[in-house]
Amino acid sequence: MQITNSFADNQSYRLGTTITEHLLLCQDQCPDASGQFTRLLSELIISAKLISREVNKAGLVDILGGTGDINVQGEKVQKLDDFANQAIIWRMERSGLLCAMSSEENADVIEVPDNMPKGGYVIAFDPLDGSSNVDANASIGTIFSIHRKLDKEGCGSMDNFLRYGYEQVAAGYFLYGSSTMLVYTAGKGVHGFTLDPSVGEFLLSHQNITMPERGKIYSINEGYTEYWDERTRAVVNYFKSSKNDRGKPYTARYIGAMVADFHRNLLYGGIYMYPADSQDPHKPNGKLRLLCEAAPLAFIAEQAGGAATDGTQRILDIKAKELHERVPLYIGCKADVEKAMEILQEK
Ligand code: AHM
Ligand code: MG
Repeated sequence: MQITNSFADNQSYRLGTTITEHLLLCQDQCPDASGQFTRLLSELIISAKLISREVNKAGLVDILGGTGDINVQGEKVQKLDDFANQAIIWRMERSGLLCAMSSEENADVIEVPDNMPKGGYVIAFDPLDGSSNVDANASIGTIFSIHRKLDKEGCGSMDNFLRYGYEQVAAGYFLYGSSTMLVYTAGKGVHGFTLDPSVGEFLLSHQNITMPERGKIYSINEGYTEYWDERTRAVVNYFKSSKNDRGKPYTARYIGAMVADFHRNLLYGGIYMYPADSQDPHKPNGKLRLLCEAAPLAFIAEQAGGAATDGTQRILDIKAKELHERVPLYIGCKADVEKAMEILQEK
């Protein structure tokens, strides 16, 4: 079977190119591929299907609300956060493809137990991004970032995770929205798959996603204006007062679940911002985690023709110093991100 450009996205969907077929095709085109990456993604997809199933039952069964725990980030753990975290860890540690994991919900590196087979990859993930939206039935997601284990490091070594974003082998997210989607990149473009519940498969629905040079949406939580410095306010004012390429004002859109905000901006064109809250002692570098949120979405943005910066440098050029390091994030269409950076760096 061969996918050619003449397959329009709609046809691919109707004809049912599954994610597995797509991954096998990509594997065939890479002579050194061992099939491990394909299997790793397939395992992750099963975890996401289980999470999607639970998300879809929210409101009907006792899965809404908090567990009563506070996670390593000082945030309330939702029952669905906990389920998603367990679903990923359980499957991943049995896959034989990973040697360690790092979750937004766990303080330390999660090593694959001694009695389980180990593989050559490590994964960092946010099991349920935007989970404060769960009880309101708004879109949420799972974000993942995959690196090869470093040859010279043991499985539990933090150094396997404290890496540059540009070293990622693959990154992606599952979006649990009006439908469940997988969007991923392995460094050869960005592809989107929609879960067809009637066949239980993710089918290719968005082939080679690209962002426009300049967008029409800006996404930021403006309720924090008083925490921002002057330059950050100037960036937001720019998007509020400028006209986009169609001569119209930028539109404000903010769901409060980054996967959903990013996904909409990826498809429609726009910029998502979570700046440093310089006046807020709790969030001097903003809220978003470099390893499991900013870096994977930055990889996708760049592969789609967009960009991502912390205001001073490319997100993918930042080497993490801590597992749960936070970074300011400006991500989206290239011209918009460059404009934000230019304003942030003005004297
Ligand atoms: P989470 O991973 O704990 O859900 O936190 C990250 C989320 C992002 O999805 C979202 O954009 C942001 O937090 C919203 O934060 P705020 O409510 O401060 O605007
Ligand atoms: Mg998150």
